[in-house]
Amino acid sequence: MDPSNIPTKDLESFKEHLGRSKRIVALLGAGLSASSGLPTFRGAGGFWRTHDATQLATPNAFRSDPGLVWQFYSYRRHMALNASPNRAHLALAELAKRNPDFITLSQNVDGLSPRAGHPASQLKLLHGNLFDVKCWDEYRCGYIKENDFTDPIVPVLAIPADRLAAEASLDKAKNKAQVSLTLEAAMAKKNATINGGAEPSTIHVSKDTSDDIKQQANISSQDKEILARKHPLIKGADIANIDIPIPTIKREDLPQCPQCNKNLLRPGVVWFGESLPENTMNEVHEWFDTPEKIDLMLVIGTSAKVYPAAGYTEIARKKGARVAVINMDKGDAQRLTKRDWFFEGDAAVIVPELLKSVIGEIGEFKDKKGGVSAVE
Ligand code: BJW
Ligand code: ZN
Repeated sequence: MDPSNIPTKDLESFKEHLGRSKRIVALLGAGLSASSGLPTFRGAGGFWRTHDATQLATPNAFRSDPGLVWQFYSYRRHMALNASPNRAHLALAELAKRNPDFITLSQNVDGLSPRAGHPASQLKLLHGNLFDVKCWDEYRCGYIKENDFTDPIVPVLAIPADRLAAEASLDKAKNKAQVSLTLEAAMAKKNATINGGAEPSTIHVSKDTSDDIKQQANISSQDKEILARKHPLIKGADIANIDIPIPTIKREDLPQCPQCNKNLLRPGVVWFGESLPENTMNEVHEWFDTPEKIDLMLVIGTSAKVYPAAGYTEIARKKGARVAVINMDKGDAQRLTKRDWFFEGDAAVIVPELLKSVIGEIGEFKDKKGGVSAVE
């Protein structure tokens, strides 16, 4: 998307208001990291294998299948470590450095805002952090390790290598091809009988199907890679693809709590039905509860369906804020008023453009320490 597609009138009125704004709050969602290559929760990208991502983000899912839930989170840790902050993460970090009255409420757990250099005191991680791990029995044991970037966190959670996964996927494809060939033949024979015609000497299968079968029968090494559906952020096979087999993991091979030696460790994120981190919430409420008015709220890349995060927009409005929503989908900008702005498109393009008059031109991310695990 070209930043010049942002409607000029809206951009001008937004910039004018931004220039006068002191107390600013941003609410961030998964769409902010979409152009860094990380999937969102809802919509087309919201499935992992056959599972709805929001269904895996629950204590019940962990209770009933901790191995599966750890595989989902280990995959996401791996991807996030290989992703880079985009220009919107950098722009927000820059705004925070220049304006101590700006706070960011992030629903994202991917670590990209911290890696963009967003000052920690101005970044409130409402839903925790993928790289924190804590004891399943948070209240009785209370063990927590912050910022553990080990990937994989235990050996059984390693992403399978391309070759092995490709071969498994290939076997499956060949079986499928065999089955569809047999089916097509049976159907052609049946059709011929129904139509009263003679059985054809050549079986006519649809072009798509026959091409498919031919391709699957002569699989080159390049095809193998395609079958493994390589993902640019994954060093190995993309296990979000159901065709790539994943092992059933024994409980004793999953991350174990080193403090109580009894429970499993779990990702330090906030699942449905769980309270948001108490200290973080206190800091957020302190910021909202000061008598001063709020000037501006930026709602970036979120479907605004999850509470309490989604509720902050109304609270900010009640304290005088004008609201700017930046999202790919206008349907996700709820209850817009005449005072609000809606900027449609990729946050990574729009946010730097919106903030340019205050923060200047933003470049691309450069990993100062030269490694994905180099998190500030
Ligand atoms: C782009 C883009 C691009 C794409 N550029 N844009 C009040 C009313 C009703 C229910 C409740 C309520 N209060 C509490 C609840 C219950 C529940 C809740 O909200 N349920 C609703 C779903 C109905 N909330 C909770 O349980 C919370 N806890 C709580 O309230 O505790 C107190 C309590 C306990 C018990 C009972 C009552 C109260 C906890 C919520 C925890 C949410 N956790 C997750 C998982 C985190 C860990 C992990 O990452 O795995 O957080 S769920 C998931 O949703 C994740 C996200 O942070 C969160 C929000 O999703 P987000 O970021 O908006 O992503 P998407 O995918 O939905 O949207 C992406 C958007 O980007 C889309 O709009 C795209 O268009 C856009 N986009 N590409 C710009 N390039
Ligand atoms: Zn423990």
